[in-house]
Amino acid sequence: MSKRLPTRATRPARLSWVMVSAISAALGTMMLTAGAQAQQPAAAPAAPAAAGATAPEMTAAEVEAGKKIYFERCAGCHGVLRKGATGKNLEPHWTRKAKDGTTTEGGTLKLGTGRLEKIIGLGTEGGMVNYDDILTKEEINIMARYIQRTPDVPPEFSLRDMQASWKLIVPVAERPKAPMHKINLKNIFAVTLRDTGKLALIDGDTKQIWQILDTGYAVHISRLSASGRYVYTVGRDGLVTLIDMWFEVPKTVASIRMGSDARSVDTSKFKGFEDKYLIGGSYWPPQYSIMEGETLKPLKVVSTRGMTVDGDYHPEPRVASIVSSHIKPEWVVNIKETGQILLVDYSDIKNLRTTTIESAKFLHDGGWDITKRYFLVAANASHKIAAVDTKTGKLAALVDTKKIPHPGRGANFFHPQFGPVWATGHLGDPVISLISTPSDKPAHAKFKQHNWKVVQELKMPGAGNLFVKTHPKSQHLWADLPMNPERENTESVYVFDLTDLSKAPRKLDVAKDSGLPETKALRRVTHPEFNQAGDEVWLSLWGGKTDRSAIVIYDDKTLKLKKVITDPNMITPTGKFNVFNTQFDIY
Ligand code: DHE
Repeated sequence: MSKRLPTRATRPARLSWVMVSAISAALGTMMLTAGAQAQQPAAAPAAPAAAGATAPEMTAAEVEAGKKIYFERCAGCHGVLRKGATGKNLEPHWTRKAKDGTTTEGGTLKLGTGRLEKIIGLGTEGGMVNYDDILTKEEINIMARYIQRTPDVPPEFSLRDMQASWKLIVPVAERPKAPMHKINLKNIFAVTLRDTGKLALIDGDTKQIWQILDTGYAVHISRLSASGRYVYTVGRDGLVTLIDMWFEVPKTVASIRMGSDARSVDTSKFKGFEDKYLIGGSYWPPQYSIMEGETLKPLKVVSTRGMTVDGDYHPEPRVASIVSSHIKPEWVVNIKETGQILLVDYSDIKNLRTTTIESAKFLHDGGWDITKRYFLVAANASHKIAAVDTKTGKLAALVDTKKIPHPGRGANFFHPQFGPVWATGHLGDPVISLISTPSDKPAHAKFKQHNWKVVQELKMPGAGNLFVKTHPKSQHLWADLPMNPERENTESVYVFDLTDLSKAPRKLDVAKDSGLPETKALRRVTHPEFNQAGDEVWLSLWGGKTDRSAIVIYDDKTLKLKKVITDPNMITPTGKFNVFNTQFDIY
């Protein structure tokens, strides 16, 4: 069995099954996949579900427990229908033992309870984290038996269901006509407090917590309205909240549920459509929804079920990252399992026009190039980056990378030798890849030959990077390593000097610098985010639910510690979204 991966720094809150929350993997239970797809067909064409022996016996109470644990911890990576994506396929045709009780049938590996227990308990080198510190022996045994059963299918979620869940708490007419305070909204940070289902708004100028608001369970990301006035959050339970920052203290003015499991939202940013619409992508049901930007009134739901780039039907193509174009009334909507990138034109949502671009399977996260014409998205388990040209509506390139690229939104800077580049880190390899991106500037014509090639690979001290970040005013590239098993990496951040990329990155021991007492479980340092001025970098020191966590701030020029924000309510901070940088996609 493989070397054990790190124990999770956090524990998910328990949820009711009614939420069916595919709330998946909740936390840190990220299922990595190095090599996973190579070992078996992940989203394989529909397999004979009843192949092999029958599933082991389970009592009704055990089935309920298995269902709940699966949706809380496993579905995010393996999918509700268990067809696999970031995680492996877990359908009965290979989780069950063969009919004769052996472990192979027709040359195919069959797992069975004993082997599944080991995998769940100890993890694998393929990237599955160990659960023996989270689940009891009995729970591991229940899970090993549960995933040999035919998958449970959660209910669909219609426009009518959205309408029924919609709460317009403060109508537009009753909201302020101008900000009721003097706070510099552009430098506010929206900070995910993951396991409490809350969002902290922190004043970047004073470093004071301005307000903590309730959001969805394990809230995932925040995005800004085009005006910079509204913050939108989405939770893993599919709950979207709309926060108005013009009140004296920020207020949730509307909320809506768009399904039982979701990860992404973005607003309409094109001229004439500012703050008009919001789009949200769901994992379950696999669909995206369009809402009114200022009220969240639901307007349209569009299913993403359909064919993969290989021509196979997929019943659960989940919506991964979404981004709003600045040059057209369009959203770029990335469909994970099918590998199709949709350009959704929102200028006429009754007669919705969509361009479907074939790329590669298992699309996940991504960001703009420096010109904001090209969107680069990781097809993570295909080990590729897909680049879409939003001007022509065509695929610009499919670039091979190292194992499991995970860019977050990536990082754009000018490389002294290769011109404009966009950077992505990897979960599965200790490398940051720099990809040359096109530029119209005549002075950059000489770099054209490099476009869409990996021009340099920066060496990291280990695999397990989640986010890279820079800023137009910075000479540094910041890279975290929260999924690396070694404490010295997990609890640090690495900083490259953009003026000399031949140098090894400088390590900053964030956990130590925080001054907080050491904890038994690893604390993950994650998600570097710049302030509005581009001269400070904020990092989350993400401890367990009962540990003291912090936001640790460094001066970007000197790399010296500037401030530690810690508070009993600052529980499990992860993503941080600076208003200005998120509003204008600066990274
Ligand atoms: Fe994320 C972005 C999905 C686990 C923190 N995450 C995204 C996006 C997707 C996604 C699709 C892109 C949204 C967009 O741009 O529109 N994340 C998933 C998962 O499916 C996964 C692997 C497992 C799960 O069940 O959720 C997962 N993500 C995590 C975490 O465990 C992280 C580290 C901590 C947390 O808060 O949950 C985490 N994901 C983030 C962050 C972003 C994100 C901070 C936004 C990055 C940015 O800079 O925009």
